[in-house]
Amino acid sequence: MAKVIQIIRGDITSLRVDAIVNAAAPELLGGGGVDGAIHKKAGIELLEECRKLHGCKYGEAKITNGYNLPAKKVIHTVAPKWYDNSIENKQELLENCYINSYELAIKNNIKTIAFPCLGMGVYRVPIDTGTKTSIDIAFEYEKYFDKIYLVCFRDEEYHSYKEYYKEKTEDR
Ligand code: AR6
Repeated sequence: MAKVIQIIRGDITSLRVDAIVNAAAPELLGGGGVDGAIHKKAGIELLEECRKLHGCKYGEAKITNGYNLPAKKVIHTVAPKWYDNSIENKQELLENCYINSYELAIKNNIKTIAFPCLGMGVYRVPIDTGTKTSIDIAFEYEKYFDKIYLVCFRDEEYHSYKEYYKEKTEDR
């Protein structure tokens, strides 16, 4: 049987899936990194819909249409700023980003979903922490989806994901 979890390298904005997940900022008004790329390709209508959502707290998730993206929907979630010492429960908040995104996807009948490496850019989630969190939770949710794409933009993320996935499936 074909594997549900697929670790791939590339640009998440080019994927024709039911939903892509955005590593957003709390204001949900766009920004740099993957957020900037998603807004650029989706167009101004995405920003207009995001304005009506009144932001998103760390670990929460909100859904919009995909507009000019090949993806039908965008799920916006906000990872904790790993470098911010005033945030205490960062690991739990990062886990919540994945969990709440999957739960929202299930509620919206989404069957194919793609995640970037949440928090692992500007917000500086360490590569080993981000890798483990993303893959462990993907295994918890694989039964609800046809495909889960874990999209790595940088080579080091791709290699880290591949290695951890291999370790995990070898001892299954
Ligand atoms: N496709 C897939 N992954 C990408 C793409 C892309 N087109 N572009 C970048 N990445 P980041 P964060 C990867 O910084 O750490 C924004 O300004 C990137 O290599 O986008 O959660 C927001 O507005 C990294 O692995 O998100 C927030 O202010 C991953 O996406 C802040 O950054 C996440 O990096 C959020 O920071």
